Amino acid sequence: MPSKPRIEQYNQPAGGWGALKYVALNLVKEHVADGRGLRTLLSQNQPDGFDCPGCAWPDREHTSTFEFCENGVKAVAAEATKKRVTPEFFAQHTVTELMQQSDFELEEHGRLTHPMVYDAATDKYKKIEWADAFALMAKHLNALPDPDMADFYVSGRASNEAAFLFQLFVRQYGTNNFPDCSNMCHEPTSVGLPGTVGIGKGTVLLEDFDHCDTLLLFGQNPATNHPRMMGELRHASKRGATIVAINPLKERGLERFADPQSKVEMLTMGSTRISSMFIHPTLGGDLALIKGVIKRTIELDDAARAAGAERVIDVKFIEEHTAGFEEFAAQARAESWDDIVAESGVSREDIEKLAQVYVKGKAVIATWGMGLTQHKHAVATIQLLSNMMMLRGNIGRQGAGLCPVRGHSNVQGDRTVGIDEKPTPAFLDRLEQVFGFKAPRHHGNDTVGSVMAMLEGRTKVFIGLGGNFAMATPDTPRTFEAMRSCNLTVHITTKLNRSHLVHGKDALILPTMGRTEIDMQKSGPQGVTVEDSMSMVHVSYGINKPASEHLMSETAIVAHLAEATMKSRNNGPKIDWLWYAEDYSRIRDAIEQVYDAFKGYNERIANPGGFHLGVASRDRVWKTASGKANFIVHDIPKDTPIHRARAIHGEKLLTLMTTRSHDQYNTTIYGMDDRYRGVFGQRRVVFINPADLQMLGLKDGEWVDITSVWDDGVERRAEGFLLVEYEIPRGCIGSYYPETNPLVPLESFADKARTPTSKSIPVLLSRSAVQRSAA
Ligand SMILES: Nc1nc2c(c(=O)[nH]1)N[C@H]1C(S)=C(S)[C@@H](COP(=O)(O)OP(=O)(O)OC[C@H]3O[C@@H](n4cnc5c(=O)[nH]c(N)nc54)[C@H](O)[C@@H]3O)O[C@H]1N2
Ligand SMILES: Nc1nc2c(c(=O)[nH]1)N[C@H]1C(S)=C(S)[C@@H](COP(=O)(O)OP(=O)(O)OC[C@H]3O[C@@H](n4cnc5c(=O)[nH]c(N)nc54)[C@H](O)[C@@H]3O)O[C@H]1N2
Ligand SMILES: [Mo]
Repeated sequence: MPSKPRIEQYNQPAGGWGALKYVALNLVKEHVADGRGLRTLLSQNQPDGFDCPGCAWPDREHTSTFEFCENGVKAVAAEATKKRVTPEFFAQHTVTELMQQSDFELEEHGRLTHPMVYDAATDKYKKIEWADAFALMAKHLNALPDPDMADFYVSGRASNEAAFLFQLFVRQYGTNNFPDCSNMCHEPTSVGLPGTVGIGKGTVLLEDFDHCDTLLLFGQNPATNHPRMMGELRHASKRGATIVAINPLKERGLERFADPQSKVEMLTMGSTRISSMFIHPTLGGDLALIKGVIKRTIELDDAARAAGAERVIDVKFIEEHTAGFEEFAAQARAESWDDIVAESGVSREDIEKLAQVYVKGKAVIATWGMGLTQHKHAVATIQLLSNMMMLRGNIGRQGAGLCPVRGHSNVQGDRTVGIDEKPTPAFLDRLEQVFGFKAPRHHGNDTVGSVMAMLEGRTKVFIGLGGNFAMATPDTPRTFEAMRSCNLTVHITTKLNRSHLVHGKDALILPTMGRTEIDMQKSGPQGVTVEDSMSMVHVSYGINKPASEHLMSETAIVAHLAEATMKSRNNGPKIDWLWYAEDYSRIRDAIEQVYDAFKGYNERIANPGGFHLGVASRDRVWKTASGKANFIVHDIPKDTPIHRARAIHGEKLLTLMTTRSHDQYNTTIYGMDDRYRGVFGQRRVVFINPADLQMLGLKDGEWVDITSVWDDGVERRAEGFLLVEYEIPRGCIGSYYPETNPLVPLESFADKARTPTSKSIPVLLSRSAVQRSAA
């Protein structure tokens, strides 16, 4: 039952009893609090159990103690629910009717049980045999005059095995059209880091958290999104490490945390302080802030050198390992403090404090999340952050390094095994060598490109391996129009979501197993592998009976789709798709043939905890063109869409960030509360600074509509949001995604990475006629 809508300050530490109570409630709600439910939870992240589908944060060496995590429990409970969406359910509801339900209600219906096909005559989904579903997909794919007219979306829960087979099929079919959730998430990390340190992955391992003395947390909310990371932060804090949170919001979990794993903290109602310092940049102000820290570090070093004192920068590291330092330093010296302060929104004193913490640290880890990636200048920001870390040799050293914190549990692995719309020639060469077909060389559609291609009639078939494309992507009404223009839309999925309702002329819902379920194939139960945010690859075995006997595994669905489609096409030798699906170790052998890093794949995953894939930059090997880690000059942007809109509208123009509540997993809404931010029973809220309320002549508790300021003549409006006075920098407001996605223009994306700018949308507020009730 959703709570009564109210706003109430949350003064408890994050974690603690609140989190435990939530877990108990969830188990009851999902009716899994029997022996089976507990066994499911206890098997999470155990050597012989399944990998938690909650997030990509790694585990400590798998031990026998159960690591508690609220996010994981919710994800597992949602998958283990006893509720079912059956053919009878679909017979009772037209698609038009289902469209009226909220995302929360759609999720609540439970697990899908049968493959379903859309019937236009009745506006209902009806049962279809698996074989007929594959034949329908093959018919559509083979009818396209050009393989580039089909897009193949991947959400980051897909296993390495399913993802590798998927990309193999799609490339033999003839396209690189792989929009994926990563395009909306850490793409700027994957695009930015190769330019500076040579590889788009983090350089730290969990053990580095035992050795760091300083942690800089940029733009993340781990108590909600990566609760297992809180354990590491808590330990680091207890060891005396300095933790700084760089975030426009004073997120509760970054202040105090009570570890549900700690008996003492739970019994004494104690908690641990996490951050000793908060820096509150304006939205998108991190680039300028980081520039300030860099400038200050170089100033301090110049002074030290002049005085003959110990240098502040790591001269040896810079000389031996880097290129471009002189020009970089000269530009930083010349940067104006006024610009740094104005564009970061951080005072000179606070920048000084942060710089002092940074230069004192002997082993610094910088972590970051969506607060850095979902901006126009995200790639530049991440490159500068890595440059800041390079100044003091904080990369490739014990207790120091770069730590992008990824979202979906296998989003990193999917990319590693080939879900990439811009594959390297070397990878394609290897694929061709191993499988003997011609791989397409031109780049394919990313997520934004996919929506554009549909709108322009260039994409006619959409196949989604997981996810909720229609809700996760920007510019909702245009995305809906795009999806509806397809000849065929297909979703391989566990639960009902809105993407299934916003469909093409033909449409299929293909129900699949989740990671908690036993994946039985011809050779026996199968394990699948995933790669976490720290490049550890490990195996995952489901333990529950699948939600329905009619489910197929993702890997098997991909194999059957490939078999049905490719039997009438000619591109090199026939691949025996179904043979691969009989025994997934065969797929891992194939992955090993294509990627050297996976040598001994099947043997190495037998090791509890799996194996590390190897990240060259961690070993101070720089896979850049120069062979060195590069310093790259980036100016502070002063002509973003925000600047331009503010030039027209003045201080009334606000920057909107769209973020996650505590009770959601991306587009999946588990509940209506955002406990740590004090929001209960509702989601349509806007966090706003009291001074901005006053400036706008509005009051806490009033209702507003939000309009985007963009220059293409399209009206973008989201109606009916409750104003909530909040500690947030002036000129910035926050609200939840996906409700606010209609406000994000499709054309507003990060330079070079094309990630939608979901954390910096120029908007105006106006008093609303709409006054919503709870939902
Ligand atoms: N429970 C739960 N867990 C999840 C998810 C979920 O939806 N629910 N989603 C998963 C996925 S796919 C991902 S990518 C991750 C996302 O995890 P996060 O990266 O934590 O993403 P958000 O919740 O969007 O929160 C972004 C944080 O950045 C701050 N922020 C916003 N703009 C800026 C800025 O300009 N600068 C700075 N410095 N900070 C800023 C916000 O205040 C907020 O604290 O979590 C994963 N885990
Ligand atoms: N405005 C705004 N937009 C955003 C963001 C933001 O911060 N603001 N964040 C972006 C980010 S970081 C991301 S990662 C994307 C997320 O984009 P997606 O990955 O597309 O979205 P999810 O909500 O994670 O997908 C949920 C659906 O996946 C299906 N599913 C769940 N488990 C499984 C499984 O095991 N197998 C299969 N086949 N299907 C499964 C279920 O049907 C569920 O409804 O959204 C992005 N969009
Ligand atoms: Mo994500």
